[in-house]
Amino acid sequence: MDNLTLSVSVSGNHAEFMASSDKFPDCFKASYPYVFTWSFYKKYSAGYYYSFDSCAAEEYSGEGVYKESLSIGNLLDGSARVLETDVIIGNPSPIGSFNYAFDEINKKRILFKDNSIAKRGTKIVSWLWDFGDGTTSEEQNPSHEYSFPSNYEVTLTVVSDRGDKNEYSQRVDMPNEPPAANFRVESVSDLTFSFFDESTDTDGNIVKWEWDFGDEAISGEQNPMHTYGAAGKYRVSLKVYDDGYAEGSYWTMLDTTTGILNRDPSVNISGIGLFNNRPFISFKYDDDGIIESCKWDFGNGTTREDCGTYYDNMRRVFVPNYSNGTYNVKVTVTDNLGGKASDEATVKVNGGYITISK
Ligand SMILES: [Ca+2]
Ligand SMILES: [Ca+2]
Repeated sequence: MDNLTLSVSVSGNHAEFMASSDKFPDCFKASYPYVFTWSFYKKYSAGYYYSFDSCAAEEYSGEGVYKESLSIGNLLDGSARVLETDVIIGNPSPIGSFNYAFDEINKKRILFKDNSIAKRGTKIVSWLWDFGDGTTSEEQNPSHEYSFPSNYEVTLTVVSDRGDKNEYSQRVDMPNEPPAANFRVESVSDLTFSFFDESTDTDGNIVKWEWDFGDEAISGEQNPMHTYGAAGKYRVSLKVYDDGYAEGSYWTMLDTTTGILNRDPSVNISGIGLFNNRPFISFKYDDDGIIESCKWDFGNGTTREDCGTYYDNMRRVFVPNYSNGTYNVKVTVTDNLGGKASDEATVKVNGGYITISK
C-alpha cells in the first residue's frame, strides 16, 4: 500500500471519507484482500464493521471535532494499518463567556467566573483576561481589584487545544456613590478666610476640589485660603470629584463682616384652602439649616409668629376671622443664622368667599 492517504470532505453535517493508495485508487471497487474498518460504524454495530469499500460517509450532529480512525487490514498476510483524521463539523472555536460579581467587602474587587464552552472534541487550554484598565490575567477565574470605580470593558480570550480562539467582551459597571460636598470657614484676618473641605465619599476618595469664592477667584486646593477685595456677602461654592469621577457640590453665602456661612431661606405663599371650614394659607420655605421663625402680618392689624403645620409638602397657617375686604398678607421667615426671606399676597374676602392672589 504505497501513497496511503485518508481524506475527508465535509459539507454541513455530512462527511465523506476516502482512503486511497496504489492498491485501491477509487471508491467502491473491489479491493480484496484489503478490508476497511471505520471507527464510526462502531456506533451502529457492537463489533467491527468490515467493508470492502475504501470510501464511507457519516452524518454528524453538533459542532465540534470528531476523531475518526480507519483500520485497513490485509486478509492474506494479517497485517493492518491505522489512519486517523479529524472531522471538523461547523466552527470548532470555543465560545467565550463569563460573568462577574462584586466582592462583598471590597466593592472595587471583582470576582470573574469563566463560563466559556468548548466545542465537542476540544478543550479550552488558555484564558486571557483584559480587565480594561491596562492589566491582564491568565487565570481561568481571576479576581481583580480596580484602583477606582468606573465602567470597564473586560475582554476574555479563550483558546482551544486546536488553537482556535474566541473573544468575549462585557462591560463591568462598578457602583459609585457620588461624594457629598461640604465645607466650613475660619476667619484669618479682616477679609482673609481659611476654607476647610469637609466633603465625604462613602465608597471612595475625593481626588479633586474646585472652589469658587464668589468674587471670580477660584482654587483647586483642598483647603485654600482667600482674601476678598471688599467686605460683602459672597456666594462660595465647592465642587468635588471622587475617584470614580462622580461629583458633588455645595454652595452657601459668606458674610465677610460676620464670617458666617449661611444660605438665606426662601419662602413662597402658594394658595388658600379650607380645613374643617377654617381657611388657611399654604406656604413653603427652603433653607440649608433651620427656620427659627415665621412672622405673619395678616394686613388687618393682626400679626402672629406661626410656622404652621406641615401637610402634603406644604405648611399651613390659619388666617384670622376677616371681615369683607382686601388684605395684604406678608410673611417673613428667619433662619437660625439670621438669614431672612419674605413673600406677600393679597387676600380678598367677600361674603362666604375667600381668595388669594399674588
Ligand atoms: Ca464614590
Ligand atoms: Ca440658612
